[in-house]
Amino acid sequence: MNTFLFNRPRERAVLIGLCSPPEVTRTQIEEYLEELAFLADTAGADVFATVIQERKLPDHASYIGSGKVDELAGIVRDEAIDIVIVDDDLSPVQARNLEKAFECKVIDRTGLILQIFAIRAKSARAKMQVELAQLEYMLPRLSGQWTHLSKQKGGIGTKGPGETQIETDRRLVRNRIASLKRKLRAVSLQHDTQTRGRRSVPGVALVGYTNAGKSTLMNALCPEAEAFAENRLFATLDTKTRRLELKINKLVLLSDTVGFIRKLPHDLVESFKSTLDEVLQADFLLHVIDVSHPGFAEQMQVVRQTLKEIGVEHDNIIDVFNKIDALPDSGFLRELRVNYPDAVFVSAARGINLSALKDAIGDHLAQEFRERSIRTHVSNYKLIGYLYDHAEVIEKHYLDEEILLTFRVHKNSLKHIEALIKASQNTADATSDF
Ligand SMILES: Nc1nc2c(ncn2[C@@H]2O[C@H](COP(=O)(O)OP(=O)(O)OP(=O)(O)O)[C@@H](O)[C@H]2O)c(=O)[nH]1
Ligand SMILES: [Mg+2]
Repeated sequence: MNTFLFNRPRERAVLIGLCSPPEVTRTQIEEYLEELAFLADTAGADVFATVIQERKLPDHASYIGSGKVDELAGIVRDEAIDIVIVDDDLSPVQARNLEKAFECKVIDRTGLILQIFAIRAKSARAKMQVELAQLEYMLPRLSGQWTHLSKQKGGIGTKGPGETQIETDRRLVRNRIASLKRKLRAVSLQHDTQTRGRRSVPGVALVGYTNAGKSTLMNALCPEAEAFAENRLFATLDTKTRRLELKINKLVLLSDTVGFIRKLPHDLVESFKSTLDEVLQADFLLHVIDVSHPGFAEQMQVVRQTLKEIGVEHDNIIDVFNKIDALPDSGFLRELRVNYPDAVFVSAARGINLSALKDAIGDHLAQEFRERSIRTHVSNYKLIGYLYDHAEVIEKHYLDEEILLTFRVHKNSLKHIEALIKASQNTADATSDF
């Protein structure tokens, strides 16, 4: 399968989906193919035709069955189609057979998503993560063609004695995978060191289906964020973190993250794990939902499932129903409010109800806060300074040369405060009711 697709100019594509009721109904497959068309458009292809084939199970050799293959081969030839895109994962055999029959590029859903990620990746880290996922995907599909890698690394000594071409290719891909994994581990370590210092401020991560409006919401809440938002899939691949001032509990760190999608390729989830650490380490999540999308309920399920897959076990999540401005009628909104009483309804684009969202974040955080008192010498600047910077000081009394402070602080900060108290107790400077 060709991995270099969608070079400009835009290509003409045919989309194929299988309808196998009752598991996949016609309405469902139509919705899936609409999403696939959106993916194709994002990758740079114009959809010429969409084909739905009714079958109980995919054909082992040709996915859609030989009759349908012959019929489609005519269309592909007559209409000068550049690429056929299948809304499912193809086995290497199916992909090869279809490419032979259609005499054009054939790509499956995973390949398409990987391709979009490759186009979208901007930072060195995202580029490495995508390349890793692409190579993992490519490995079982290598069919003996001389890959770009072997050309890069080729020359004397690359082909061992008695090795076939395909073995050489596989070895080169495996070497590159190992080297990318090493580099990514180093980048993650560096990133961890950079972020460790700020863990005393609570972290909130925006998660959700791709195109739900996470980046738009980030920009609306933190105007200086300048997160890239676009009506295309996977606009965001890198985590971006900004400070968000809340009324009562001062500051939180808000992170915008990569969107999820139905059947998100497993290799991508794996290789993006370190970027998704932001989600794992967050104190709680804002699940942004595009409520104007007809399939929003299924999208919510996909997001919950993906969160589970990456290891988010807690249900410390606020559901944020976005794009309420795009709903056809207010009756639907009323119904949603009844069905989802704990959700917050907003429009990130129009700035509707954002203060209610900030209040909800504040209320949620309040449950995470602890009230404590300490008594320390007035010269203990380190401790007093830290409390004024990171906690909400509720009461302050002077007792001779000592100060009694009562404060409210996020539970994440307690450890650091304890350490500061311990350090000053060594010089008999502080007591507390920790
Ligand atoms: N009508 C309407 N459109 C919105 C709203 N919020 C976002 N959008 C649009 O939805 C599209 C996607 O927005 P993004 O903020 O890029 O979505 P995202 O969730 O960050 O998407 P990915 O980064 O691809 O996962 C853009 O065209 C936005 O203008 C809203 O409240 N109402
Ligand atoms: Mg985004």
